[in-house]
Amino acid sequence: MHIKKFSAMLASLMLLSCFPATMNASANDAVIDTEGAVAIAIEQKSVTLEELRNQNYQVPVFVKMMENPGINAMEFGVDVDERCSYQIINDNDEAYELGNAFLNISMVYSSRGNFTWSVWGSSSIQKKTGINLLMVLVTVPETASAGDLFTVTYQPNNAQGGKHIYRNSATRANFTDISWTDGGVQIVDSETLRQGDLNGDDQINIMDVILINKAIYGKADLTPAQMKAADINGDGKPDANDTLMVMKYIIKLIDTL
Ligand SMILES: [Ca+2]
Ligand SMILES: [Ca+2]
Repeated sequence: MHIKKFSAMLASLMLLSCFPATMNASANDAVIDTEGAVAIAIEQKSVTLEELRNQNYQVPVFVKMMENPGINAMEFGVDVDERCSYQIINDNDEAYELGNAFLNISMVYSSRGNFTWSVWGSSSIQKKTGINLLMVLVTVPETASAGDLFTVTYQPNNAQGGKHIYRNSATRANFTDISWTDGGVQIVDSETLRQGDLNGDDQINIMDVILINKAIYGKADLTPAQMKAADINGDGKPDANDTLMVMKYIIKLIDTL
């Protein structure tokens, strides 16, 4: 049997045998609360529309532990914007690729689109800071446009529906001072087109009107940035009203778009 697989199985057995006991602490358990803050950060990625298309609308968002006062077991939840689908990447092999070699085993519980994650780590994870805990591979809808924010947020709940848990399983110390920052995927525009200037030549003239009209009649495939520059009244699509406003601007009936 492959050594890595074997050690993952061993870790699973240890997890199954010891974790429930540590999670359901009774008064007899010598659990002590410990000073020291845990800080979790979920990345916020800015992605241009062009990058988004090139990577099939998939954006990796890492959940990181920024401060670790000595924890090797934890549970918490993460919610992903309901407009997105996602995968959780946290198995050992990929964790290595992610530079996350500290985790021995982890489990993800899925429920109604959200999930709770728990992990058991070896003692080597203790006090490690700035590490990736897991990766949420977010698939953004193809209708995404510049300015959209798809959130990935921390949830202070665990798989049992209770509060998040942070613990050192060896010393049985609980850590109760937890802070976190939410993140997600921010869509930014790679092109900076002025409203009305679809061809980006820094002039607003009949060429731009022609482009808008072509788009209205399905004869031009505009980039999302062009679509936005064409949508003068901001109702989500280029139409005759937008054409009229650009023409009024050209003949100086209005002075801004
Ligand atoms: Ca132009
Ligand atoms: Ca419009």
